[in-house]
Amino acid sequence: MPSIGKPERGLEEVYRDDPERADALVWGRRGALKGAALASMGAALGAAIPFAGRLPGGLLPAALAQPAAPAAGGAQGGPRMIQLEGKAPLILQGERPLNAEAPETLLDDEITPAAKMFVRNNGQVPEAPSDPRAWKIRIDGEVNAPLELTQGELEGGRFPLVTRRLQLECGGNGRASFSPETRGNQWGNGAISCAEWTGVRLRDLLQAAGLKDSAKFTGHFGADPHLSGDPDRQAISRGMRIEKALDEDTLVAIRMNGQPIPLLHGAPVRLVTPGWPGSLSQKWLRRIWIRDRPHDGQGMGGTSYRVPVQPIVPGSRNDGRDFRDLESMPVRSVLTNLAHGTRLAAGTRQVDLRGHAWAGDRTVRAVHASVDFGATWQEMRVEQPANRHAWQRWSGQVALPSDGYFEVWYRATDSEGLMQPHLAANWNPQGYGGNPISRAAVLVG
Ligand SMILES: Nc1nc2c(c(=O)[nH]1)N[C@H]1C(S)=C(S)[C@@H](COP(=O)(O)O)O[C@H]1N2
Ligand SMILES: [Mo]
Repeated sequence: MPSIGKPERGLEEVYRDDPERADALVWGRRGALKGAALASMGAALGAAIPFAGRLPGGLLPAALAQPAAPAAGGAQGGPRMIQLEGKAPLILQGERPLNAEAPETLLDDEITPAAKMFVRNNGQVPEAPSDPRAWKIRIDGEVNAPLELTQGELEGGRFPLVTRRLQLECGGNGRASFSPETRGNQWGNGAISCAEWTGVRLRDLLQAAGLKDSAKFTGHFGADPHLSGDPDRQAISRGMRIEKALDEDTLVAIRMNGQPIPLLHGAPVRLVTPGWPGSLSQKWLRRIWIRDRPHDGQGMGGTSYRVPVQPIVPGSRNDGRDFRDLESMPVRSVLTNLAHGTRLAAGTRQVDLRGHAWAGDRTVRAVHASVDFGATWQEMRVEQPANRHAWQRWSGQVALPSDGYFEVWYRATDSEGLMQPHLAANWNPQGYGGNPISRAAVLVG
């Protein structure tokens, strides 16, 4: 039979001859391995792909097209790293404002240390207060008696102090998975932390102030200057339904991992609103304004932290009028003991896997891993969370039949049965809620 069009070339051949083109062909603009790193990865693809026959059409060219993880050996052409004071090297997302992501392999601790926490700022980082104990926060608006408290008073015992391990995840975590690309920091899966926070329940403060019947929503204000320096503009000022403010895990925090909160993470007082977009966890907290309607501060309305109610055409423009606020974050998992792009010794036939999984206000019911491109899946062990809104440890082992090129695919399922999808769903202009199955490339031999 005469062939139609050009004869098919094997994937390995395309990658070897013109890796960048191969990358673009299959991944569109998402492919991000550049230059030397891509070439060496392309050469690696010359290795046998034992499960090539199980590759779904269209998904073919491999997680090798994702940037190599820095922990895999710092391949040239991988992501740019930044070394901040007191921090492990983080993936740089931007310097102004300062944004940096944790590589997944940094997220192995049950309790995320300050050194391994991602950093997300919308404005400037304010100066450290000279007297943290005198720092004042105010609660006003639809309350019977506005409340003003210093950090020292929050610490002083009038309200019970509680300590909880709480996930704090940027609403844009996973944004890099959207196609077409959306605007904003191109986070992988690393805009997440689960530190141990100590503070007063916001609920207790709201009860002390006395909520009026008209109290429907919060509005949060911090001390960080707007990027422009304009004192009349807020870097970010978001708010939430009063129900979430009254959740027992929503804290006005004064300590992180038993220490004063580091400056970058909101010293000396910040809000922690676990399971919902991180933007609701106001750093350098100054004021909570109780409102009788949805808050309209910086970062509210339009397409900000909002997702379509009815799906829209990917890549289309939309003013977000019919969108809804993103609330509980979708289920996601990280693999923390094996970096994407890792090379294992020839003859390796068993690989231990370990990571964390979480699902906003929900819990995680299961985590599965596959090494044959999703044809078969193995159930991993999943531990109970330390408390509500803490992430969960998962672990297990997978078997490899031979040397060659493999991808570890990992996906979590939440307590309602929702699973991470194959590709990011419900495309939206600012890229929220992207939580597809993750893929880590592994070369054995
Ligand atoms: N005052 C203030 N609070 C803020 C922000 C900010 O820019 N200013 N960024 C928010 C966003 S978008 C996120 S994801 C988290 C990040 O917290 P972290 O930097 O401590 O990891 O802080 C939130 N609180
Ligand atoms: Mo965020």
